[in-house]
Amino acid sequence: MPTLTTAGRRPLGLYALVVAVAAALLLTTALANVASAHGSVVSPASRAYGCFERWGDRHMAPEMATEDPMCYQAWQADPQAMWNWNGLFREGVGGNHQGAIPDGQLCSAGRTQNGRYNAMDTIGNWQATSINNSFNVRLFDGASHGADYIRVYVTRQGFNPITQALGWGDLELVAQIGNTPASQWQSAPDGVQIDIPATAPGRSGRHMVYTIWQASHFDQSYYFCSDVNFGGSNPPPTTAPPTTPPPTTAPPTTPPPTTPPPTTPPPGSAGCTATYSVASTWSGGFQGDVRVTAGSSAISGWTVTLNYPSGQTVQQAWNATVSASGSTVTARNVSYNGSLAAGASTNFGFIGSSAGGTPSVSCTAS
Ligand SMILES: [Cu+2]
Repeated sequence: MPTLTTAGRRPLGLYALVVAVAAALLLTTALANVASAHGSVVSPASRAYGCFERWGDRHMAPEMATEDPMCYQAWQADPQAMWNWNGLFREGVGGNHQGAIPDGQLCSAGRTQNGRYNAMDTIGNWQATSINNSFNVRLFDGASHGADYIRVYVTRQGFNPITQALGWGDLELVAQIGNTPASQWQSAPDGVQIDIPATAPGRSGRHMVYTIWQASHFDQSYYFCSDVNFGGSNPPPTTAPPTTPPPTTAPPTTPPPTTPPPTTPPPGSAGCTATYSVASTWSGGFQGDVRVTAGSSAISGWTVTLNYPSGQTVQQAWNATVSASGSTVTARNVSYNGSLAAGASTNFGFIGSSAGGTPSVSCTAS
């Protein structure tokens, strides 16, 4: 069985790491239940979706730092924001969006999802989509939630998104639609989509489009910052359908179980524990996330072993060096996350495809 390796910031050579089948049905903890697909504004692309779309297949490419520095800082801050580009929402806001989201945090929806999207608030020169003063906002809905309403705002002329934090007072409502069940949206690959026509007269140059999508299944509201350039020369990318998350090679099968919480087997004599969860799933793939926590004393390195009950293909990993042998996936720390103080934690993640089942997890420290 070949051993493939990938490391934290190097371009991973670890495509298609086939973890063979096998038995081992140890454990069976449950996984954090994360809803699968939700949605995003895909044109003009929201920040998370744009960074996913441009860099998802090469998110460790060093040139991102210079070619697309705002995406680079976002990937560095939390790659899950991009893998979960469709999950930027809050719940239970009750329509009081301004009450729930402070100025300066509009692009992270008030640092929602435990801060996963905080880097979306970073002020700077995000790549912008060139649009005309009349334009469409395309919202992709991977879960067919439909909408109670969708509101589209554009920043006032004079606002500079490259140097200023976005506040509610900077926004002007330019379009709105009401209750629109998913059955009235257009079908699209892996979901439905809707175009909201908007007109923002008097705008030129850099601006932001801010979209609020109040989904219909319950009180779940989404917030998207899209960077735009009015009057820019390149045509807006309006036709590209939303892509499904990261590249997968295996045929879609049933998604991995998304049930309850993970457990941690006893760390044996070594001083660390590992907790496995599924951060998101989509047709044919999933993102696994493992949290490594040092025990009562500091450690200088760790190795996590995952034993899958059925065939898995691991395609990409980050923040760990991953190898596979049979049904066993072994992940070792990379240079910058091996040393953990007592009780401290670090995370690594990977993209897997096909069905899985829950692996047993163990951690040894060095
Ligand atoms: Cu949803």
